[in-house]
Amino acid sequence: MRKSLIFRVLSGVLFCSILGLIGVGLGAEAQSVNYGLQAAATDSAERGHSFHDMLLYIITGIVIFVTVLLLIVILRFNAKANPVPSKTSHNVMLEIVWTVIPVLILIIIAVPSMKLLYKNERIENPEMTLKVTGAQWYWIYDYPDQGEINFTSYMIPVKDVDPAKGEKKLLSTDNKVVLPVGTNIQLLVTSGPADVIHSWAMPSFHVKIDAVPGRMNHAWFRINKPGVYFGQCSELCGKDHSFMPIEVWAVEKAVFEEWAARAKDDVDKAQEWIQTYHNPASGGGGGAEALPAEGTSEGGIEGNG
Ligand SMILES: [Cu+2]
Repeated sequence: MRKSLIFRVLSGVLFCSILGLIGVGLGAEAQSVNYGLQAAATDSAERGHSFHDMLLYIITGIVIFVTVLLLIVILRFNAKANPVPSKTSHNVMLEIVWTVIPVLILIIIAVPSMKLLYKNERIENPEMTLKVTGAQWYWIYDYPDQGEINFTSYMIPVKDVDPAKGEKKLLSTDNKVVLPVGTNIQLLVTSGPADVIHSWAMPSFHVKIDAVPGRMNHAWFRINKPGVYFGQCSELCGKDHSFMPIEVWAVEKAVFEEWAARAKDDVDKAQEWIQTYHNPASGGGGGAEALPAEGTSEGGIEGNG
């Protein structure tokens, strides 16, 4: 009876490990394997990453501690090794310890967590606004401070993707969201009045915010270095949910201003201009080092889709 249970548990573990290895193998074949989160492009992403790392240390410690306790129970207190079990039912000291220590751990987690939430929530002196509207299945962008610039952004169909231009399958969009680096950008996010809920998610900015019809959500970020950054809609929104990616081009302020001046007159021509002369993916715009491996790592993308 017990043997068959142990056998079942062990074979379950083995089966899961094999599945995991196959998964990693398939992933490695498709792309180089990436670990961890996408490289941080904003201070808030850096703060989020260090919080994530801290949590990882804490949960690893807890998992190891609980596993050791379980092993002790299994080996030392089974019916064979311990035929006459103790009748002890209370131990005041032990009960205080196992209440106080978890409370302390929760406080250690709560303090930086609240700090992080506060810093993400509070928009410090916004220097410009980007309004994002989710639609089935594309994004609409407005730049109210730059003179009513407005455009839509659709995924480039897979057959038209041109890797020579730094375009990526299922991630690149026709119109890029051009933004300046070193600027506090206020993000207003909503969805069309007759549309559904979407979510504007940019892992390297540490931003993931729902686009809800009839409601204006806000967030902010400040991009530290020029580059191309990708994100995806992260709220199931219908059949083409996987095909409404986000592509942000972060460029130097002067380049952004020139683009904005052009976009005010003609968005299509401005997009053509920036994609020809200031493509950060091809070394233009001064963002070569951010690309293509770091800021655009596909490692974390499956999780959003
Ligand atoms: Cu969506």
